[in-house]
Formats: sequence, structure tokens, C-alpha cells
Amino acid sequence: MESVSVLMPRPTFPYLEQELDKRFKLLRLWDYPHSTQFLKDNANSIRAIVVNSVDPAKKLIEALPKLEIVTNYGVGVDNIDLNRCKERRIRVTNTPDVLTDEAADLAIGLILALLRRLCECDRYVRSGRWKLGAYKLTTKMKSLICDCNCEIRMEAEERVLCSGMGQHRHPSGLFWNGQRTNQIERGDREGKDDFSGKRVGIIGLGRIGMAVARRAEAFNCSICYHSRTKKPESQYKYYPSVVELASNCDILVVACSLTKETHGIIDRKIMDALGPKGALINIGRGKHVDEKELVSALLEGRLGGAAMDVFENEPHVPQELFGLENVVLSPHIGSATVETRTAMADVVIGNLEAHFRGKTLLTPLV
Ligand code: 8YV
Repeated sequence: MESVSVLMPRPTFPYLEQELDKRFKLLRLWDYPHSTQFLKDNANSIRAIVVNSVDPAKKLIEALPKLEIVTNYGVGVDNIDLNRCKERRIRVTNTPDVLTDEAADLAIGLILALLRRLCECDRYVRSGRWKLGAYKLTTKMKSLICDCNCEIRMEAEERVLCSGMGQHRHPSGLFWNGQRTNQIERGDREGKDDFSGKRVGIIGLGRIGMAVARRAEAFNCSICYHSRTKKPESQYKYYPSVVELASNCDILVVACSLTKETHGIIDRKIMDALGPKGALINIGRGKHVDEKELVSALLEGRLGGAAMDVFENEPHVPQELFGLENVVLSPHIGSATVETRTAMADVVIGNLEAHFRGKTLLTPLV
């Protein structure tokens, strides 16, 4: 197999590269400054590609006439046109199962971080504010001084939080570079900040959705869900529409795959149905959520809070979110542990080996 050309469009995980190097002729596209010319020159010898779930692979696949297999280093395959691959008889694999626990653990971590304000608490301790007074459960706190030399005058009994980026909040409004905006801070610490016993709604009751549900059950949460069809084997309450689900839960977890149908599934209507005390958790794809609407819903207090691992245009995250304490942000780390990424790499390698040895693929999609 050493002569089989396998292309990687960009660096993924060193272990994966090492193991591919041992077995195949690994071509690293990023090593070639003139990548378009390189692709043209090598198009007829490349038989496999290894792509990351967030790499837009459609164009690349079209540029390779001799492609036999696309191995996706991730479970989500919204980056690949499966129908086109079927048409061209290109096999496609992904990495299900091995990342289920990791992704579900992260969902629970995000819920706890958001509801218990763990990131805010961490900032509270690090900034030395604890020494000025105990962390309070209400928005009205004894005068806390912003750490930067901002121009904003603070009244006693008011709390101002500084994002360090020119954005400041206090209970009566939001400031940006000293300019007061008309946005009102609401949906803050008004109860509903405990996880145990809450109603958890899950969009997409697949492997990851189920793993989130099982974990939330251990927190005595009641579970309900929405998916394309009701799962006869599940005892959880099914809602045929997302708006009904959002109206009937405290925490809404997006765990479905990105398709034409689920693109923008979390729009203004859903955010309003979830309401000022509701929490939105996204471990699916950024494009599931209308980010502009999310920013408005949070700033206007129509949505209680949000914890997001994925974004519409990664690695770009709407700046407006940075100053909000009722928001937790993580950089697409659903599967990002060494153990899980290693297991995912082994699935990729296993699929490539199986294909080139004429054996059954481990995790075929096409
Ligand atoms: C990673 C993912 O972003 O599995 C997915 O669908 O989004 C993640 O596991 C990525 O594919 C690994 O680099």
C-alpha cells in the first residue's frame, strides 16, 4: 500500500499523519504553496483523501477523477456531497461511536458551565474580585470596579463587568467603547440556574443525542426530543416540531446532523419559545443556529443563555457574545481529547486499509 497516494488537504492530528505515512504515500497539500497546480499535476494518482469534518471537501472531490474513497475524520459529513460520491462510486466513511461519549460529556459540561456560571466564577476569582466580596447570586452587587481604565462611571450597588475588549455590562444596560447601547441586560440570575431536575429537550436522538439523554437522566432531568420521526424504542416524550419542544423544555440541546432540513433550525421563533429562562446548547454545527438572531435574543433578554461549541463561520465568533456572562463559548472541541482523536484516527486508517485490501469497510456511509 506504500505506493497508494492519499491526500490530506490540511493538518489534522499528528498521530493520524504518522500512521498514514507508515502505510501510504501521504501527500500533504499544505506543503505545496501552489496547491492548485499540485492538485492538477497529481489528480490522476490520488486514490484516497482524508478530510476533516469541517473541511469543505466537495470541490476537492470534484478535482480528483481517480478518487476511490473519502475518509472523513469526524462523524458529521455535511462537508461531503454523499449523492455525488454515490454517483461517482466513491466510497465514504466517517468516525461514529468512538466520539459519542466525548461529545455527550461536553454537552453536559457546557450545560453545567452555563447554568452554574463556571466560566464567570473562574474570571471572578482570577481577577481578584473575590477579595472585594463574595460571589453573589443576584445582578445587584456591591460596587465592583472594572479592571480596565474605562470611562464609564459606576454607581454604588451596581455591577460592571468588563470583557477587556471595550465592552462593559451593568444591570441597566450594555456599553460598547463607552457608548451606551439601548440593549437591556435580562435573563440573568433569576433562579433556573441549577441543572438537576430540569427539562432537557434534545434535537436529534441519534448516538450523541441518546448519550446526552442518558447523562441528563442521571441528573434527574426529564427528557424530551425532536427528530425527523418518533423513535418507537424510546420512552422519552417526542415533539413533532422544534417549537413545541422548545416551549416545553428548560435546556435545548442541538445534537442533530446538519442537513438542508436542519440548516437554521434554531431561529427567532425557537429562541422565543425557549424564552428568557431557557438555555440553548449547541454541539451540532454552527449553521443550525441563526447567529444574528442569537445575539439579539441574548442582548434583548429574550433568551436566558447559550453555550456554543460550534459557530457559523469558524473560527470567527460574533464579538457581541464576548461580553455576555450568560454565554459559554468553546472552540469546536466535541471530540477533542487525545484518546478520542486517536480512536478516530484508527477508524480512518482501518477504513483505508480495508478498502485497499479489498475488505469490508469499518464504517461505510457510501
Ligand atoms: C471535529 C466533528 O471537528 O465529528 C465531527 O463531526 O465536528 C469533530 O469531531 C473534527 O472532525 C475532527 O477534527
